[in-house]
Amino acid sequence: MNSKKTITILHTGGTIASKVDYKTGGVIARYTPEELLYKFPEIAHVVNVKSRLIRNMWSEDINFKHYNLLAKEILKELHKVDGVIITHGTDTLAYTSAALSFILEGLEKPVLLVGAQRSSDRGSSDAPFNLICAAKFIAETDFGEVGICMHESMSDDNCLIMPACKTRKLHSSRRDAFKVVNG
Ligand code: DAS
Repeated sequence: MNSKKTITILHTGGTIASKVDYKTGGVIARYTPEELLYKFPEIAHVVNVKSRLIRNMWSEDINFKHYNLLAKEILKELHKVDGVIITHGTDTLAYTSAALSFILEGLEKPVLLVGAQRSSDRGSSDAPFNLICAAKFIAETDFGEVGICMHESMSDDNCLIMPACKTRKLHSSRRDAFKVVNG
């Protein structure tokens, strides 16, 4: 057994799991967890990864029953691994992080929500950097809360770990759309 930490990535869909649909010019929710890991093999250099599909949906369709489902699935994983990453559509990602932080009070391990502003099949996608930053943060810290991991700026320099209840999506397409408000 190697000395790397082990994480589970739970997939819920959104742009991070999408491909461009060249018929319509929009994106369609497509990637399976295995395909995503195959696309971004760097993550496996940082942590051991298990991954599971919970849903493949746009985040605008996520409702209260999905928060409960996600919380249950996170708790199932947390006693087996060192942290959990949730991939999620960006539009309601901050609502899910807030809801999870109330449901999962008293966490001792990290739960990080990660999205992407550009689908994972594009060269310019922010998905790989957001995911790798989240994995690295889990690997190198003893953070024990719900947080959001997204780009700090337009370039692939840094990601921020943002608080679950004080973060908002403030732009529809910029990589640095997520900002901490009053925090
Ligand atoms: N419609 C968006 C959603 O699922 C896609 C995205 O931003 O990830 O929130």
